[in-house]
Amino acid sequence: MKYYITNAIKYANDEPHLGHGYEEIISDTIARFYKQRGCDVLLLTGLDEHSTNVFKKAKEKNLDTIKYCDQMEDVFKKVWKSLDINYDIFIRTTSDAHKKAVQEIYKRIKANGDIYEGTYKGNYCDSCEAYKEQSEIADGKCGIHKVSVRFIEETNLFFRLSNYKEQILILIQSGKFKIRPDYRKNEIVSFLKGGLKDLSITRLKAPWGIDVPDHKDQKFYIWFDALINYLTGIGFPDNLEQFSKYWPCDLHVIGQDISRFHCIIWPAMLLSAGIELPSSVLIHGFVLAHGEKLSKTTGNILKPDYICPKFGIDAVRYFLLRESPIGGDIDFSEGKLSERYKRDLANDLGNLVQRTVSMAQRYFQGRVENSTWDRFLADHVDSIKSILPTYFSNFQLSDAVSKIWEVIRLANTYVEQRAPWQQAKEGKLKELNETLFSLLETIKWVSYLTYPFIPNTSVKILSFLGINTLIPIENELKTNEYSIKTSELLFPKLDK
Ligand code: ME8
Repeated sequence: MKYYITNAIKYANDEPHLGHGYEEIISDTIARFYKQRGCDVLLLTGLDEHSTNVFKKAKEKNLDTIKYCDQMEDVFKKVWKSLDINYDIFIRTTSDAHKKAVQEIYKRIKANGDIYEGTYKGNYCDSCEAYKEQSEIADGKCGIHKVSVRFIEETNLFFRLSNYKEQILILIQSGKFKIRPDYRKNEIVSFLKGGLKDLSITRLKAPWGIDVPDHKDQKFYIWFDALINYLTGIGFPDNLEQFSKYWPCDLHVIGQDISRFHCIIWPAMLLSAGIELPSSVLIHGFVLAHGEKLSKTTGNILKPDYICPKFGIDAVRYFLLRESPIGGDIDFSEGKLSERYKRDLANDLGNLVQRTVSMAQRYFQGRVENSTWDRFLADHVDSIKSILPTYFSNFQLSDAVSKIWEVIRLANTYVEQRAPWQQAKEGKLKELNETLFSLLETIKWVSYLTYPFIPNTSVKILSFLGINTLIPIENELKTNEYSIKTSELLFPKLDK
């Protein structure tokens, strides 16, 4: 089975904040889940470079725009590394391959009779890179970015978006084109029912962008350009063999502010160009700080390279994935993260691993023989193993993670009930071995299950158990006995 999953490509006008990181963490977790289960997964991320703000930023820095974007590629890659994002494709919209893909899609849409010349008049937000209706503007400012909109009137090429309303509605309502969560799907459906206007897809005399074939004075509108990256990333139009292996895309992961681009404009472009629609779009909420959306434009930002060294990558990943079902906003604070760190990671998971490993060393010099795995714990692990694929296909990552934590807590209760220190004192070595074996088995499977969420910790715990792997695979985890290696503290005390 193949699984092609994409992130929204990020504007290159500034370094990413934790909100952008959140999106990458969601996709990375889903990708790791399927990779771990043997799927042929491709995870795409990248840079959206033809934005007016990118052009302005390069000017401010006195840099050639491409040079500036080259630097930003390094910046983004470094941040994704710091969050353990294991992407397979990093796409840049200034690449020749992408320019070719955009021009090809344009030609197909034009050949389908969906392009005409017209005049556009309206207010434009440079941060949204979109025209704004009066209802979306307050005091001359965009409702999302709180920056002034500017009035534009020019001759452009238009795409007959309005032609596609009915087809898209049918595809959404029949479930062929899935939008999750359901309340976001309902928003899109009611917006569609209100009717669609045609879309201006070029900009007159824009200084920066992809050339429109046969219209020398026009460049493509950034969203028409950017959405096509999902095709370029897997070889369109030159490598159709690879392209048809991975397309249709299984999942686009995006934020709530760009849902109409992905759930209305993008499917219409694909329908017009005669290309199948992606299977699903997953729309996540925003990361907030002090109740306000993290945003490069408003300056309310939180940088991964500030927060990760303080708490560790996995703690940040765990917090964001656990804190809310996908779709809801997450009001981030170091206080809330510390709470989860202490309770769920250090007390529940860290403590379980640390005491089990140190008892195995103390009582058996690290060698724990094969024994019977406590039925109650084993059944719980089995039931989670079998329910996890359903959670993932419904994108219930926070439910999945809390279910795994139930087993961790049960295992801690099991330690208290079996009191291995007492078994050791009374010389009941067979029972003691059974207790430690049951705990080690549980910890091993917990590591397997937590891998997509907290990959570093998972692989580290397995190495304590003498299992060395980069990706824990189910049929490589059938241990008969344990040979415990030295361990280290998984979640050290936080600095005040
Ligand atoms: O929209 N919390 O780029 P972008 C969570 N280039 N997610 C957030 C967020 C926050 N505080 N702020 C932004 C673009 N995002 C376009 C996409 S795709 C063909 C083109 C999310 O850099 C945002 O919702 O502004 C989007 O999904 C992604 O980060 C990139 O945002």
